[in-house]
Amino acid sequence: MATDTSGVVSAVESTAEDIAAMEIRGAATIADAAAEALATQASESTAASPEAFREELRAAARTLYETRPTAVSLPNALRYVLRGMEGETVSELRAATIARAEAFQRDLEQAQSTLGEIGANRLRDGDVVMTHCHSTDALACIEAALEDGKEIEAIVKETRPRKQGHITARELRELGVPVTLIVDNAARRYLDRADHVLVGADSIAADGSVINKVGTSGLAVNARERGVPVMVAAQTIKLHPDTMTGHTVEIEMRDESEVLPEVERAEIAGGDHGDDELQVENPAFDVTPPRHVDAIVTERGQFPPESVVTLMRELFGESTGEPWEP
Ligand code: RUB
Repeated sequence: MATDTSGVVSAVESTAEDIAAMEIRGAATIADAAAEALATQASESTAASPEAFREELRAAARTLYETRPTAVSLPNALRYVLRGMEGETVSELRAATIARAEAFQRDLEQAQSTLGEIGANRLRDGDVVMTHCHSTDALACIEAALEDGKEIEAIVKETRPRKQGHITARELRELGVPVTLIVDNAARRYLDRADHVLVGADSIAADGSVINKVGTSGLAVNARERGVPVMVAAQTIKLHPDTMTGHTVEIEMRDESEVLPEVERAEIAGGDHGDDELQVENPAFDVTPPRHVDAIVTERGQFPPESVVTLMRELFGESTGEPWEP
């Protein structure tokens, strides 16, 4: 199989490209794909020594890490798998790494389903839920509520510029949920009909701030003003350990062409003054302060945002380094 000079196998490179291009997207799905890629690296490695094997795995982790900066599920997944890389020989290391990645993937699935059951308890029969972006954790709550026999309706925000709301609308329709799709700017008007705002998270900071798809914070402010509770569905893998020591979460800035394709840009900037001073900014995420969030629902129970730090200390200790650091 193909490898580059660091021994990183082509399957890892292609997973990294797919994450960067958002062919693989959403925090939980990215974590799952990253663990899978490390397992593939372990199984396809031709390393001649245990040290070379470890170095290859660390290089693969770096390749995956450098794709997108905001969803902490990615470094959390890499760290978890690399910490299971134990053994004296290459074949022991290989087996341990693959087993650890498989355990991670199983736990991820289980956590989402447990979280869904907990989140479903917040939803009553007949409730209308407003969603933003596409979150598998959020959808797990709706799916579990449906399994409990409740009828749920959804108002689905389109979510410019990538329109992940379309994925949400499609998956909800597959579950038989009545869906009203709206443009993002219509959210405040439709909050009058909503019983909950339900979103996922890419990262949760130690102070309970929620980092999620851009537009979440404005939606939460409007929901607070309208008296609609905001529920964040987020497995504990979304908790950001570095924020316990004061680090902030990097907000990914994506290519401006997602907002303004070349042709449209030329139309705007086609006048006498050219386009030198036409700027397009495309932040992919924003930060919702804890005071605008009612509950963070995890597989360990639901938490007021301000108390999530207790859970973080329990799970991570006081601090962690880069995923590939021992
Ligand atoms: C996806 C997004 C999702 C979270 C949670 O952003 O903001 O709400 O990742 O998703 P993008 P999940 O489309 O830019 O990756 O609950 O599936 O982890």
